[in-house]
Amino acid sequence: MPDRDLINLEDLLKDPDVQKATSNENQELIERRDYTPPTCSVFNSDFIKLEKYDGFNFMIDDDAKEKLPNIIDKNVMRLAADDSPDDDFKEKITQKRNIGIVFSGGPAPGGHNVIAGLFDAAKKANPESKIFGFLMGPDGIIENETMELTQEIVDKHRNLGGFSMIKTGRTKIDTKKKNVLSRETARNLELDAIVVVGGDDSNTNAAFLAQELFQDDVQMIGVPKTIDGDIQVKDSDGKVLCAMSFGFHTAARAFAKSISNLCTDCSSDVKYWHVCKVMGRSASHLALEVALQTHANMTLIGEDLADYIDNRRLEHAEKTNTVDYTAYGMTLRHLSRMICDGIVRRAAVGKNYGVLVIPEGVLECINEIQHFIIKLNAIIGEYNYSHDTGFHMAFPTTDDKLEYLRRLAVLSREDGVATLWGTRDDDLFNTLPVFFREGLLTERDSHGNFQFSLVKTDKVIMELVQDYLEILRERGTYKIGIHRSYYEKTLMNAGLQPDIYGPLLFKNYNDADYLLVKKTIMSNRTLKNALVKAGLIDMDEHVPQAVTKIYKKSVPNFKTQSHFYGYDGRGSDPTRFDCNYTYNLGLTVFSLIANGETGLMAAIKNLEGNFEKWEPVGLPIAPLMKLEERKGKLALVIEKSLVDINGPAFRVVKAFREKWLAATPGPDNYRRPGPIRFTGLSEEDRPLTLELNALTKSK
Ligand code: FBP
Repeated sequence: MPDRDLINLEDLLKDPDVQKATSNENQELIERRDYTPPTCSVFNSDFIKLEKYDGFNFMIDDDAKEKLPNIIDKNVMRLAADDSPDDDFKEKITQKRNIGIVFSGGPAPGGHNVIAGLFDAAKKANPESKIFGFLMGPDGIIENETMELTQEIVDKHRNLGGFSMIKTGRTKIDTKKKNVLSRETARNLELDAIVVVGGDDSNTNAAFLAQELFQDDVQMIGVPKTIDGDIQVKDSDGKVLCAMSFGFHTAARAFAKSISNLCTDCSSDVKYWHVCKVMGRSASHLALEVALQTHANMTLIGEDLADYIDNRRLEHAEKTNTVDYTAYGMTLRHLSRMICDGIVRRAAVGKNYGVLVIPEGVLECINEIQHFIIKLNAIIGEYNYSHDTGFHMAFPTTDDKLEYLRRLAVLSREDGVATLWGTRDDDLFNTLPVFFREGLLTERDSHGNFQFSLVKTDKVIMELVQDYLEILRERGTYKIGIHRSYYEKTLMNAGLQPDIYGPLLFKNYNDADYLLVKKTIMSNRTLKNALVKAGLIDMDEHVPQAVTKIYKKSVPNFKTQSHFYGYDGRGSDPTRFDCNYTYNLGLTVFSLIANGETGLMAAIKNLEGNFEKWEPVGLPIAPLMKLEERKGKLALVIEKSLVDINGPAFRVVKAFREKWLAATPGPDNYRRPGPIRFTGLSEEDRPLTLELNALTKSK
């Protein structure tokens, strides 16, 4: 280009088009921020009171009674408009307040709207009120690291994903010292209330903090967050109070969109199996929703595998009057066989491609792995409890850790000391791939959870699948089906008669659209031998090229591509469902605080129904707590909600499994969920699992 046509760089950068093209603020962002979520009708009122919501029962744990005496008797509360408030009530609601809010655990789309809802409600009640964001998660409470949230900061983050406004962290406030420091922070900031936006562990923590801060008159309110979807609250009669934590819908939709793209890709390029690991540490809710959204060919559901019973083994044992305990639960070996079965059956109808969805926590549901996780958690917990230096500090490398385990095994064998780790454990453990052993020995998170996101779950499973497919290939039972018309055309083009070679080459020549090469033909040599034996060629002749071509096409080449869907979905901008849900949660939080409550979790009842049915409530946290094993010890925690394999959503997926596997001639049955949309009517309004699980007999 001649020099005179070049714009001077300074002028170029000032050009409005260049400025627009390089701005951080694009149209999508502007539209998102401008969106105003609808609010539940009760929020039309300036004065909202709380009413005890009768009809819900909880089985209260004795330990919870003892450890959380000031919040154990809390009830389910519903929000109701007070249209004729007296002066005292008006003053109570509108008094100036200082409220601190913290994000705890992994990010989940919608968190910013919880803050926005709380901010708007608090400022509307009293513009003098202050909202402080604790920075970097619970560390912000312990270290008094805060930021006062202003209109400008909040507006900048409305309807946007992530927790970037104040960040998050996984620290647990679980020691006397941390409690003292947290109380000090509350005192320094003159806080009336602290809001904990977190998962089951963080809400558990919130309950203990509520108890601790009770003496200082500082209220504590929890908010159910986690993309894993495993905070779902029911009372002891199974009545649903909170059907889903926020962030789940967005993450599942983001994963589903990407995985659906892979369904399109693999059925176009027809050469890969896409193996998609999706987040969900313990529960497989995300994988289940992805299955419903995409109709991927195979989706593993951990809870289903854990419940597996090998009926053939049971029947066999019954015949010999014995009981086969190994028939209960899934082993890694059996799981890999099941996956291979799907792959082989699809290959037989010419589909040497597909999509397999694996929940990241699935290994926890596999017998032998569960065994190791429980034992190792207990060993690490025990070590940390009785030593000054933590297990991972004391044994920094995998070799150090393995050596320690070996010592435990020797101790149990030679000295007869009862240890959790015997020689048999050691031997079995050493049969696992090195990278997986390393994974099992990695540091637990601050709550003592095994960090599944760090383990190559898919690699463990797919290595076994590869090995077994190789065996099936050797046995001649893993073949690509050849379409009859292709076979006929190829032979006729070469001047050969299909009906002469067909019965010799294929085991199903007379009755199938997809032809399967006989088991015995498993190499060029065996192919030639078969033709020679049938008198179609002499020993010194070559196999006709067209026949070799057909044979080669029948030999499977199993190629995979691995994908991990987790962090991308966690950081995604929220769906309209999550925007609306979280904004209303924020408004609910304020009403609970303004009415003087503590030890409650804000929730929206009837989330599975149309928006008009949504009902803001406060749920008592302490009665939800049960004793569970953590860090090798029993601890009071909020129970995680797992996939209900007797619930409608799973039963529907199970019923469609065969159809979605599509191991039949003809097209696949993929579904395209499309991108997360913000406007327009869409069937994606709320999670499909939620809709299905809400279906009852009476409907
Ligand atoms: P939360 O339960 O804290 O919301 O986190 C859920 C999650 O997204 C899991 O699905 C995943 O196993 C985990 O976070 C990974 O987080 P990290 O990388 O911090 O271990």
